Amino acid sequence: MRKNSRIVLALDETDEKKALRVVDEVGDLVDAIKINWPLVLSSGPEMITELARRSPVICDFKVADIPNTVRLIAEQAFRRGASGLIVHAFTGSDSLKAAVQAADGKDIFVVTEMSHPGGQEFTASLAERFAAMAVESGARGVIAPATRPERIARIRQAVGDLLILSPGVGAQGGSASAAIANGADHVIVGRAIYGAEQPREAAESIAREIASLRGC
Ligand code: OMP
Repeated sequence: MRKNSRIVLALDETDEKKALRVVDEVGDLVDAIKINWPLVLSSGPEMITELARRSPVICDFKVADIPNTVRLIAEQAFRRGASGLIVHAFTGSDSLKAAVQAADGKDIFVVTEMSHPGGQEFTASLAERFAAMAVESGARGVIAPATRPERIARIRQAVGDLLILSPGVGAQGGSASAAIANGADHVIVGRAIYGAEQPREAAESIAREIASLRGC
């Protein structure tokens, strides 16, 4: 995936036309587009292929299942044009390895600590272990919370040079520059861009904030 603006657009807009309008507006400003269930369920899985014509696409299906089902889901996501897939780690290392194997060189991202308040109830205490599992399984990267940038720094220690993608910027209260300064490679931004009156201005403003960090 690209590493220019360091922004991944979380395209959770469920109105297909609006979603594509946002992509037309900001597609050149983001390094990848992340598609989650809301848009897949409203527009159909063909949307993955449609978006993949314009940008690298990460399917955020947070896959959590037995290895065989993980493999089947991963194969379908990549067949439709995804270049990355987000999976959970609590299912165990066999499920994680099945995802990496099915990806066949494409990117698997593993959720560590989730960004919402409830993420502290269960995922926080296991985040470093999930991060280590990501490394051991051969994943490309992990997801770590912009809402708790100090946790990104800890997770960075656990994952070495794996990619860290960090959601929680804007609508959830996290800051893009704090996430990047604490070790994230990319921030994942949804509502603060697709829900803005001027999505392009919103994306440009976040990109400027990140670019103003010297040495990152
Ligand atoms: P906004 O809060 O609108 O910026 O959207 C954040 C996006 O990141 C949504 O698509 C979430 O599903 C996703 N996300 C989180 O918010 N927190 C997490 O811990 C993990 C993810 C994710 O895996 O992308």
